[in-house]
Amino acid sequence: AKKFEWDDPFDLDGQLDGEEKAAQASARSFARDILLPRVMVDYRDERFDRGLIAEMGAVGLLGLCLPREYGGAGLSHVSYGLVTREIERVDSGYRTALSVQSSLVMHPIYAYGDEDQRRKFLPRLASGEWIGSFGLTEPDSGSDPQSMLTTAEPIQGGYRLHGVKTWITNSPVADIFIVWAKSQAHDGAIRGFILERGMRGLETPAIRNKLSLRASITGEIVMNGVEAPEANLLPRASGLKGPFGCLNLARFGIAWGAMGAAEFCFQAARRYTLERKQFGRPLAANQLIQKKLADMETEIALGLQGALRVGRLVDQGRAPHEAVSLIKRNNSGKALDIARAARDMHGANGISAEFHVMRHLANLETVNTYEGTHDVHALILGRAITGLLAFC
Ligand code: TGC
Ligand code: FAD
Repeated sequence: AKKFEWDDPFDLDGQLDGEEKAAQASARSFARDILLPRVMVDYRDERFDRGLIAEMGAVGLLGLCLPREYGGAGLSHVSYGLVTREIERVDSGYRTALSVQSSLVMHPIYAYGDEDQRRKFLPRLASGEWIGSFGLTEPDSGSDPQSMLTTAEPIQGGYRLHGVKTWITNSPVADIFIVWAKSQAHDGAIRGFILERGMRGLETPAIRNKLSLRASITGEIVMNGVEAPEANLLPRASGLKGPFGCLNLARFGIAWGAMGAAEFCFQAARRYTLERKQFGRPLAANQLIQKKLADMETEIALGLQGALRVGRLVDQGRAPHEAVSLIKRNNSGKALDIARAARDMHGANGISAEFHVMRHLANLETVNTYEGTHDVHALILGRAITGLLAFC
């Protein structure tokens, strides 16, 4: 039998192909060399440097699964998941920036856009020259996006948009905005529009004083009669299926990313409890501590294996969206539990920025909430299990 590896109990590495291992290795070095040295300051100062997106683009981390002709790398969704895991091992905020750019901005332009839109926007998003954001949530419409108030009214040659999107990742620094609105020209159906920085009536104030995800920038998209030409309507998406198709990919990436944060916390707790002595021996020699470590290792191994299985289904075009809900919900919830336990096992040091676990814990509160809250995914699964709708 193969020797048991405490940090890879199910031999995840052995289930990856060469291309996937190369993507993982490249993201791992980027995270270690570029992100880790700056994370404490970015988080403390609530600072997002837009140059980071260009750095991600330069090493090919953006739009990984899209064809090369549009600036992508033509890699598998499993590779994308492995990349999000490595980036979130450092900080969920950096992974959020990458997820939004790849899954919520580049994907809809590729999947729902026409050829002109693909050629105009995708290469510059892939290189990180342009930053994108995705506006679905509104002040009175979070878990229930069907209730959105943003409208697009038809005008000569295009549309005029009114409304407010809030809690939008990257919006204050973004160059383009995928905004979802009820289109009066399409019987009130939800349609996607590409808005561009500089359009009259468009403002993007930042939301400050977040106590979670501080290395990511978040804001509003305020549309006061923004005029978008017909060429900026995404022609191939109508209804909530449009935004949800993007969310499926981002949720899948989050399932992997959350496990990266959990692995960091688990490994930090192991290291700390092996080194720290109380009552004359390492903390790790206590049964209670070992049980906590065993629980962490188990949940991470199962969570990664589940994410890999869903990834293989996504790559074969066979993943039902409920399977993505299951793994997003499980892995973000379990990562939050693991970060909390790791924080506790560090004692007082656990609340210090130097040890990183409290930052992960605070970030994972957001991860558990955005892209569908833990409970909303339970209701999605509950509907699939019972056939009964419990949202309302
Ligand atoms: P419902 O009736 O269930 O569905 C309406 C239409 O959409 C289809 N559909 C899906 N299609 C593809 N993928 C999915 N996951 C889909 N879920 C539903 C469905 O088949 C139907 O199609 P059709 O042809 O019949 O019209 O709609 P509902 O209004 O009952 O939905 C309820 C619920 C709870 C499932 C849904 O609204 C939901 O998922 N709410 C959560 C909202 C959310 O996730 N927001 C995320 C905002 S973006 C974000 O957070 C980015 S964070 C940054 C980062 O990613 O890192
Ligand atoms: P609500 O929907 O008001 O939910 C509040 C609570 O009620 C939750 O616990 C929820 O589970 C519960 N609840 C809701 N409905 C039910 C029900 N029927 N039954 C039982 N319980 C229920 N959105 C974007 O569009 N783009 C982005 O880029 C983006 N980035 C984000 C970045 C950050 C840092 C954060 C925090 C959020 C971001 N979001 C973004 C918004 C995010 O998707 C929403 O916060 C999320 O969907 C939940 O909506 P809400 O905050 O309005 O909570």
